[in-house]
Amino acid sequence: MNSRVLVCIPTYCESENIARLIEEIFSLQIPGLEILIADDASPDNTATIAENMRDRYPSLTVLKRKPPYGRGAAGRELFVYAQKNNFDAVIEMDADFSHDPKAILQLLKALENSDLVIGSRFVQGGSDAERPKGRQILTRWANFYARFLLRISVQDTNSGYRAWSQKALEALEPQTLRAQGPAIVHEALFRAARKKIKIQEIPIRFVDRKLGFSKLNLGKLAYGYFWILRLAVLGK
Ligand SMILES: Nc1nc2c(ncn2[C@@H]2O[C@H](COP(=O)(O)OP(=O)(O)O)[C@@H](O)[C@H]2O)c(=O)[nH]1
Ligand SMILES: [Mg+2]
Repeated sequence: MNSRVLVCIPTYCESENIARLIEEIFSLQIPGLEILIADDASPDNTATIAENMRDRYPSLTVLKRKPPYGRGAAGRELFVYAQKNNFDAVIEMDADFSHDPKAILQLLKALENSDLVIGSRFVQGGSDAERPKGRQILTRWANFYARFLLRISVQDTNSGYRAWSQKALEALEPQTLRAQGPAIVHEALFRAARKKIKIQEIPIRFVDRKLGFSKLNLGKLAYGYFWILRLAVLGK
């Protein structure tokens, strides 16, 4: 088992999810586990709710981010923090329970013999059956597009539920990540794939969020497609 584990969670308006998520992760009782939240001044007080739990959970850190805001910038800050503080394993996950916290155990187990482990909907045993058909199709199409353009043989290129070893994080050079928005997921995967580190996918059951709202919109989606094309053309 890895000795120091950092669970990284970007948040924007997750007040209905964040407290239970923190509780569920710490209840896994993983030795040496810390949680880092990167919040973008959520008007629903997500950061304050999390900060108020620090008395109970000293291994919880809340980054109240400054502009520029966005999923990409928050993701970069999380990775940079993780690398600077020399964690042995770093988990990325969403705050909305689409990613079952219990799967952290499987991700860490698989990380014992690889450098990057992806929680995948599209390998045997994985699923994405619960979300509205439209969202499922959107994900499938984006996945096809990214796999084709970026020439990555990973089944679920859109998954933001992943575990990185310290070696993989170093290869990632997180301070130079540039994508804004959710495309940071692809940018990080593209870099990892080119560095030839050992990547493994394990099945996850991805479910729709029950509380709060999705921050994905047409603008972010279009930017994501553009960014993937840019990565494919420029190679970085
Ligand atoms: N810090 C930060 N987190 C964000 C931002 N946008 C989304 N997130 C978080 O990123 C994760 C995925 O976002 P979500 O809205 O569920 O996207 P979807 O799963 O594609 O519908 C969640 O934990 C969000 O709270 C943002 O602008 N800043
Ligand atoms: Mg979500």
